[in-house]
Amino acid sequence: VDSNGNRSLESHVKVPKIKFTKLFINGEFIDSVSGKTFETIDPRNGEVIAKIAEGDKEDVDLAVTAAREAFDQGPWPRFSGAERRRIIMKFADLIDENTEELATLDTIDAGKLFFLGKIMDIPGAAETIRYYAGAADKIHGETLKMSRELQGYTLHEPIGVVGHIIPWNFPSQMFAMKVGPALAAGCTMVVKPAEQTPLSALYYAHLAKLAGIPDGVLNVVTGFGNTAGAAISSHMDIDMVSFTGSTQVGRLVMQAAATSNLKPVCLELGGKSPLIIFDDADVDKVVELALQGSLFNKGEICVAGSRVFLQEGIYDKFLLKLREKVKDWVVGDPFDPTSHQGPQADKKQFEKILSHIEHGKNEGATLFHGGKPCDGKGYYIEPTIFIDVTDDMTIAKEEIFGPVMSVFKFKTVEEVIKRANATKYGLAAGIMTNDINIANTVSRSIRAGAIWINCYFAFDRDSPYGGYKMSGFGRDMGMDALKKYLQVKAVTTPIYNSPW
Ligand code: TXE
Repeated sequence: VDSNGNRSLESHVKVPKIKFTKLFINGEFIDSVSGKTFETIDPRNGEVIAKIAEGDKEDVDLAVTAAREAFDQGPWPRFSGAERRRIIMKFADLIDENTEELATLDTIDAGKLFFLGKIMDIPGAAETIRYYAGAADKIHGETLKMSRELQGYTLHEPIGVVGHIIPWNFPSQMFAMKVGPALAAGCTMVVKPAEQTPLSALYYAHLAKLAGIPDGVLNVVTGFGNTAGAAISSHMDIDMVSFTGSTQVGRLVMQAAATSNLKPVCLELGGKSPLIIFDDADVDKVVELALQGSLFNKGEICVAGSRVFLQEGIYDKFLLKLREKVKDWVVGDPFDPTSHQGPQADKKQFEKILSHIEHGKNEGATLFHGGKPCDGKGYYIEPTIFIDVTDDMTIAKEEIFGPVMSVFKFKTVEEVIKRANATKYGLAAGIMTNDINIANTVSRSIRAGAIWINCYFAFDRDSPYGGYKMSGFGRDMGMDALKKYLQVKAVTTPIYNSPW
């Protein structure tokens, strides 16, 4: 950190000129109806990156009109699956060709590690799009032999105009996991990226056009949640909404859907996932997994393993190793390849996390490591570990969404199952043991959408992803995600005089 509060590499990084700052509607970049803009901020230093068109209800209306026309009259839903597959594959290839620039945009907009952007976020987004491109020509229903007098079949049809409301923690992967299956299904759509991270979504819109996705199929309206976002969830002409974000806003989206046109919603919300470590686990390996589980992407990941349960026999060994390892965890400029953790996405998140850390201190948890913002400019926070955390403390219950681990001690399998499930959330759980029976018993007993045995964050695009309880419902990724963008129609015909 220099005397101006800047971090090591900051002054050397060449940030590209921002090319796309306007709404993308009906194949064109246009200003918002009101002409208003908002600033997108670089969390490394709090400076303005660019002014972005601020979409509101009128802009969402325009985008929905374009998407509706593209659905009702355009070629996209009428193409064969193979035609859609070819175009979506091209889109994925163009993403790969622009990896460096897209990774830069997510780094300056969200504070994400640049090297991970280049090897994971952007290639991962391209691969997700490709996965669904491959499914586009394999969408089919069933034949139904109903009775001697009737036979039928089901048609799987695109659900129509889809609204995607996405958050800021994985701007590229989130875009791909929502847009990819909807495109493959033959839907048209309006995407609202988070106000913190509009840059890459607009770039994807540009690439979609280059790939040959027809005008009106993919529209991007940048803007705020309570204006543009709310206009999507309450729109009378949007057929389905797919939302990822906070549980609080998920509830609003569902209410708006219920009081408008009863559109189905798919909600992927908050989490407070347990990482359960049994006595027989390999300490080196589980310390590494626990650190990643809590600190990866600065803790801004809904499946963070933020509650670490240690069986009493491994407790001391684990903490000893943890103390040693966390010292090597580098917080720094996200462009620096030696950094493990960049700045939190924005000031609001930074302040929310620090307030949770204060709560932890005040409620009597022992601060084992970190616990403060880092020196210098930007929204950097020390990796923070609390021990002696009890189940009733706020840090044990509320999603922090920051680099904060809470450590708990337990004795028996029955006890830890009960305590791990004592949460309103149900996204994921990690189980670290070599005892197959314990692993299987705990897997069946935890009420969460993803269970990782002797691994954590073991994502695969073929694996459905989503929550139990107040973590939401519906699945992203896998073939389950494709289904939510499809309607099932049953077609029946009579058969006369059939002996069968
Ligand atoms: O989320 P919001 P915020 C959690 C995490 C985080 C907290 C708050 O704990 O600290 O939520 O983050 C749009 N109608 N997660 O405030 O507001 C908004 O513009 C329609 C977990 O950023 O839920 C953005 O595009 N849309 C999560 C998106 O919703 C609305 C990822 C998410 O923002 C809206 C992000 C409204 N009334 C936060 N209000 C995860 N599950 O991964 C806002 N939005």
